[in-house]
Amino acid sequence: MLNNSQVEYDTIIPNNVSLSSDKRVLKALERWHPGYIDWWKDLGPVGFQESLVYLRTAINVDRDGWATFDYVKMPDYRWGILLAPQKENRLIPFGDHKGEPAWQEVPGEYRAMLRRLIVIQGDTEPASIEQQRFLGSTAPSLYDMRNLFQVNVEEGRHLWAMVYLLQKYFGSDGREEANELLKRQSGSEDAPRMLGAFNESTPDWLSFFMFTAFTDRDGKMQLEALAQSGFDPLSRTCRFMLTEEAHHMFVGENGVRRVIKKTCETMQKAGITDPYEINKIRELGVIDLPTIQKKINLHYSLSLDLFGSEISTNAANTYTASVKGRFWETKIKDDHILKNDTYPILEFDNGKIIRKDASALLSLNMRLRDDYTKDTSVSMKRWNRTIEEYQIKFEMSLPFEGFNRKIGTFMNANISPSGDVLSQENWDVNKNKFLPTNDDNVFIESLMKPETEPGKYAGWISAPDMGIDNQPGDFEYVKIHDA
Ligand code: BYC
Repeated sequence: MLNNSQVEYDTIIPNNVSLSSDKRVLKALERWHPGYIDWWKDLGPVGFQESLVYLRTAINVDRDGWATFDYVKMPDYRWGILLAPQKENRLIPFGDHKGEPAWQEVPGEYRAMLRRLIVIQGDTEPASIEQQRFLGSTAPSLYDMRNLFQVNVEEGRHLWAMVYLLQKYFGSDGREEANELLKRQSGSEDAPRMLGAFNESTPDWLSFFMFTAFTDRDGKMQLEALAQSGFDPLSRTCRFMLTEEAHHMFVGENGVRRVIKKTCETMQKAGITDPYEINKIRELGVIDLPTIQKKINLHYSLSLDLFGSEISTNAANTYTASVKGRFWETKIKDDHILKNDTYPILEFDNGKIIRKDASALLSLNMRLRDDYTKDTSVSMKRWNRTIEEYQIKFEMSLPFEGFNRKIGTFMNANISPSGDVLSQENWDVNKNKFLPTNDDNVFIESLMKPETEPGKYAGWISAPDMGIDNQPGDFEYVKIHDA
């Protein structure tokens, strides 16, 4: 019996799930593999497929030494199936099955529910790669290019992780769903990706950093909730995915911080103290702080939509079924059943924002979203600290939860970032102050000139404080032509 922290590297798919002795699943995955590689080549990163990229590859699921760094051509990346080690005698921590041993097989009654969640999770992974596919050619440095590709290959691995669960536990339906995951396409009219934010484009690097700061953090919250699942293979899969996800959020948060830093530094050098002198600041080739705030407004509101409606019977059902829990479920001190509990929510009713207590079970999406907002505010603090260091009077903030929403109670409301209900007319007049305009986007895109000399950075972003894997400042993270 294989110790489940040991990884098999002899099969074409590295794994710690004993694939070599599970011929049925191994064959199914080997059959899926060429389609995946075709998809990667057609809809994955444009160009650079022959370049040597200094990538992290997961080789182990132990806490220490789980990854190695080396130069790899992206199509040769070892996309493996890695589950966190099985916890002995793990008990289900919530819902109707609380206290029962975690399931090693899918319970028949929850099959459709589990399949749906796994498919939605799986769908977001290739979607994000598709959204980011054109960014390589405008990377502001080799360091950033490498980080983009690292995020991409790991999202690819996360797709593999979901496909494994589908192939192993959901028979022919699972096989079909696995094939469909390669057919839908971000932004497509006929077969779009399943969730809203994953059909938006990521046309520039500030959008990429915002996406990884805000949308990858939704990923973290959803994975944390699925990691509580009574279905143990899903729990173990998500737990290991979270190890990789941390770096993606680092790329986003630190990316935005570096953009802010460069703007502040440039303003200071030029003696500009008013952050609203937008034209003057843009003439210096950096992105003004009010425009960065508009990007925050956009990406935060798009990411809030990913949590579903505030009141959701789907969420109540998956919790009661012990299939999807709360953020850090086991650390919460309550009965983990929630049938008699309430949770405070906001509702948009008759043009007014009303606070009320709703059933805790029905408002689980809202609760996860609140946890997300708390988590996100740590990034906001760090960004504001950078602005403070330059003594510029400007504070970034998260917009009100009802601003710019397409899902849930606020979907038809016009609400400002500060939470005021606006008439349609007032919204139309002010919209360009809240959200990036076409001119803003054109300006940002005009800055997207590649910088490919090791150790150099485009003029609108500062260098990171530290290299990846402790490499020196002038390290060649991508050998573009040397392969
Ligand atoms: N767009 O009861 P409701 C990540 C649908 S990101 C379109 O309000 P529910 C990553 C919903 O499907 C994390 N449709 O919501 C990040 C339902 O349709 P059906 C991805 C939406 O079900 C960066 C109907 O509206 N993982 O990993 O409680 C890079 C009513 O739904 C949307 C997950 O999301 C939307 N935004 O919650 C790479 C975890 N919202 O079924 C990766 C799995 C709702 O009635 N998914 N709808 O036709 C879930 O837990 C839940 O399905 C959701 C929705 C949180 C998405």
